[in-house]
Amino acid sequence: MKAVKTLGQFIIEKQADFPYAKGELSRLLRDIGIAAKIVNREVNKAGLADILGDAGTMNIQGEGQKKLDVYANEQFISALQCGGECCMVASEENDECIHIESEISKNAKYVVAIDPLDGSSNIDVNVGVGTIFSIYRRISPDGKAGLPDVLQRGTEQVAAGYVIYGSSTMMVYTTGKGVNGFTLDPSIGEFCLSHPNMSIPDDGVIYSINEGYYSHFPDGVKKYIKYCQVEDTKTNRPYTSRYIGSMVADLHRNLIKGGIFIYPLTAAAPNGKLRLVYECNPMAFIIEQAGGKASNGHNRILELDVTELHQRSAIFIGSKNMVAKAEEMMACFSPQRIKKNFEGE
Ligand code: P6P
Repeated sequence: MKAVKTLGQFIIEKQADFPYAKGELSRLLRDIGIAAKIVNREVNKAGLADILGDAGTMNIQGEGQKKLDVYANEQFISALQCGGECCMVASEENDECIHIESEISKNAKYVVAIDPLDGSSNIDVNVGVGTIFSIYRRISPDGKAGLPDVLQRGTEQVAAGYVIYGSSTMMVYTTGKGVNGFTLDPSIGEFCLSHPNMSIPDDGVIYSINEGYYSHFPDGVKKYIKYCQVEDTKTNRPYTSRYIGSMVADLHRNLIKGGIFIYPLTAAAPNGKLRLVYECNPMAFIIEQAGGKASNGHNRILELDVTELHQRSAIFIGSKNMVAKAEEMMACFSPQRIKKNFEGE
């Protein structure tokens, strides 16, 4: 009988990775795990409770909020407020950062950025959705947490993870020492280690992009899509197109099987659609820790300057050789290359 290791046991065991830590990060990850279990309970019965459909409100992105978006947001914020290890939360669902003023939290060491329910437009059609979280050490003085604490570069993340509410519910996270996946066992209400030391293959045969926007894609993206579709047995092409429309679900599949996910600049999203702080940076940290690569087509995601809370970015993320090939094609059409060609170099 294989021994079961719960998320809590694993976190305590890995505590030793942080010799100077006094357990705050461990407790923070535990708090997130608790909220994930509560959200999972509602997501799994969304069709039964009066929790499907629209909340009738809009978020700062101008996107209609689903009842489950609002519910998930409330649960994660509440868990973080009660846990005492986080002094401020930045959420996709809130225009401004939420300061946690309680005595036990206001000087806490960590801030958390979160997309409480990513892909929520898929809920009503029973397609996988997810939570994405990113954890930074507070850099401002005690009691003065503010935007600078959450506008840090992705390289400064202390931890990042996601929860995928799919055919099973999993929590996948990194603290900078590899990536581990835990599957929720509903019979005991615990996340159990099911995918130790996750690693994304260097190559894959899956490309994930919304080809409906093809006519609006940059030329380098069009060139890469055609590259994926051309027959070449030596490089296992044509690749397979797989696009769920839920970033967490698409990236989780590609993390396990290998592949590339691209959300480039488009006419409808001239700065990209996905948010840097609570979608691109945490997923980039995880994928890099699993041996993959993440860029905006030209520059490493984790090194991008972060200037606004809801800032958007293009993202090319997944198997490192696939991302490198896509970047190579983007470079053929970079403004600098076009200028050189134009000037006849
Ligand atoms: P599109 C979901 O709304 C989301 O933020 C990501 O989870 C997903 O990858 C993307 O947007 C899908 O966007 O424009 O292809 O529907």
